[in-house]
Amino acid sequence: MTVRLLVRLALAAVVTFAAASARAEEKVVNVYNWSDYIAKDTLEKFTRETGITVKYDTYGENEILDAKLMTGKSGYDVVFPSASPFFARQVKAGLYQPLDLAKIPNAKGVDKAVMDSLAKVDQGGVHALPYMMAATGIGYNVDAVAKAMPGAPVDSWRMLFDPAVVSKLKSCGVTLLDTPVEVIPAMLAYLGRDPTVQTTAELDVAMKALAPLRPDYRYLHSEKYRSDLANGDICVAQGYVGDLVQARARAREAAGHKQNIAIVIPKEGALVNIDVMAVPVDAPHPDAAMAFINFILRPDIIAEITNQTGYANAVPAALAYGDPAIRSDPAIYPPPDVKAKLFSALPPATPTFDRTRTRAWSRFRADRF
Ligand code: SPD
Repeated sequence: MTVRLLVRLALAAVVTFAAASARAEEKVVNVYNWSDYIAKDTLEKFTRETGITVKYDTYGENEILDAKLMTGKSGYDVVFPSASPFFARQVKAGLYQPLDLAKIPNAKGVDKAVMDSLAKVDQGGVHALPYMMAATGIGYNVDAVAKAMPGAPVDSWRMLFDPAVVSKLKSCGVTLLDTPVEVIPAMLAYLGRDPTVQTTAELDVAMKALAPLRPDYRYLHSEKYRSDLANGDICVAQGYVGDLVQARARAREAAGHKQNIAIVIPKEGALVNIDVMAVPVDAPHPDAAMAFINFILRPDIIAEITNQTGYANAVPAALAYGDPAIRSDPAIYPPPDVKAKLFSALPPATPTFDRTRTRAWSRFRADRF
């Protein structure tokens, strides 16, 4: 009886082991990344070199990824949250597995200063490696703005938050990102307050200043402004700098180059953030995930992503492969005086503050106060 039981247990163990191995050998990686955030041939090259097929989905804002991860079993192997507050909060909640650095030798090439800043939010381990970095600024249509408001304060957040300015520009289309994590700090910077403070008192100040402006914004959206700015359908957009660089490039490439887009990091300062690569704790293909992250961090590969997306990376050796026009673009690699005005990502807030902010934002979005 005991022997039979032992045999049965041994068989069960073999079957489980075989199933697990089969799963480990499945040559697939499920990637969930921001839209327009990879070079055209990156995925194809990865598959060609490794034999691993990439299933690739995109999202437009951190909150969408956050909601997917929070419900569990997202099915994704590699995701790209912004370091703070999103990744910081998610890793604290145990949503990511430690990266297997033995399988990611290219991690050694990552800028140490960036690794040090990630370490501050990474719960004493390495659950993420940097992907791209960018500030949040303003993109505007030079001619449309000059026509709607000659002498507009183009170097300032006044373009988006000063009622006297927005009322003049609204006819050509003014838009905001659809996330309080970007809009509230920008408004606080415009008001001359500390943009990184996360208290209900400061939230109230920002929301009170925003409320009367709501009808003047054409929309709140974190992706649509790229093509609308390029096509001349809007004239001022709050945007992630790389996306604004893409809008400017599309406008330049369009027939007749009719829309002249400029990018500014407002003089009052702007938020800068690192988007990271992380592997959910329940990722179905962790080995393929490590191989994917290692491939992305290869200097020639990540350089091509920077060249095509307009976002800066954290791999110093990639500079050698960088397009000179991108390397010298002050919007992508800001000069020291602009850099000094950037403020880095918000620390994670308390869950109560998060809920209050989300509710306030939903009311603002729906124009109900
Ligand atoms: N299209 C890619 C957008 C990437 C934006 N990263 C978000 C940074 C948050 N501050």
